Amino acid sequence: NILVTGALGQIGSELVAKLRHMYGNDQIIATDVRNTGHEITRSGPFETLDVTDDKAMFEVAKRHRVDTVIHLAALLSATAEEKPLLAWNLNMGGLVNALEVARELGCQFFTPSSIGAFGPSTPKDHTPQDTIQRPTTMYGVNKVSGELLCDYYFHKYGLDTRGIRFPGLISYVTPPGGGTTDYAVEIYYEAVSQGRYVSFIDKGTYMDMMYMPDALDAVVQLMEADPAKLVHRNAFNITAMSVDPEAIAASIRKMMPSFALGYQVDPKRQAIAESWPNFIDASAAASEWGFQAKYDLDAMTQDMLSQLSSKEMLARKA
Ligand code: VAH
Repeated sequence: NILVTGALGQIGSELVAKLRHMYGNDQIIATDVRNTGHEITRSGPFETLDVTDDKAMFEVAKRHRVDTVIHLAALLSATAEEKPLLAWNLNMGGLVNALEVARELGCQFFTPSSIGAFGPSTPKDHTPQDTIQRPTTMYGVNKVSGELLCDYYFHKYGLDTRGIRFPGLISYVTPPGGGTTDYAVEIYYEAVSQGRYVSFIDKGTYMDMMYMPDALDAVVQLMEADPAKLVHRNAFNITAMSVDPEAIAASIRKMMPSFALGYQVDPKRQAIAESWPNFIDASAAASEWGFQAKYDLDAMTQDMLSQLSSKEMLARKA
């Protein structure tokens, strides 16, 4: 059975739905720190779990005969920068607990890293799989530490740990919370509800992005990959596109010609964004486990706008 922490979050809520569809509802144990009533808490086993409680996590994993741990519970970059010590305790305390549970029960293990694991001294264009990682955010420190810790558990205990450095993820099911790339999600929601958006990230600020369906496929593909072919483990660069707010707005205007984009730059999140790469090199993921994104910017825009429009209509009818 598969244990997912942070199952009600932006990635978790869609990954649990996908895994339940693939492997069966009862095989996926969704957990999160509180039950928000999300559909995921009703479509299969759900447990409230604070990942900083190591005994509780072990008990849930043992009782549900877990053989795979997908650890997603974490604070994202902007929140982590506001509450750095909380971020350290939750992001690192939760991770080490999840790794220990996986080690004791002999589970396969996945946890995300991020383009946030790179810093200002990292090459910003074609950022290599193996390069300098001196992030200047608490989130980045957590992600680099997490990558090293997961590799440690692989080399020291033989634990089958695998990870992906996610770009900004764009989705319409569950909004992200507290990220720097959240502007790229909000722009679509507000295009549909207001016909305009005021971006907190400045024009010309390029970051890697990906549509959620590609991110979910990547997790499954990596976890099912032949371990003998993995040269790297924690964590793989992947990306689908590099965009700035203007590029997203231009793509939206192909569907909504009157869409208007304005700027009210948030210096804190702008500083985080500027410390990250412009676009990263995903060739290791392509060669070691066949990674290939399917959605480009326009395909993502079309799907986001049509999905959010029907969500909007349903909400109006409700
Ligand atoms: C964040 N969405 O903004 C996350 C992600 C690459 C960005 O790590 O913090």
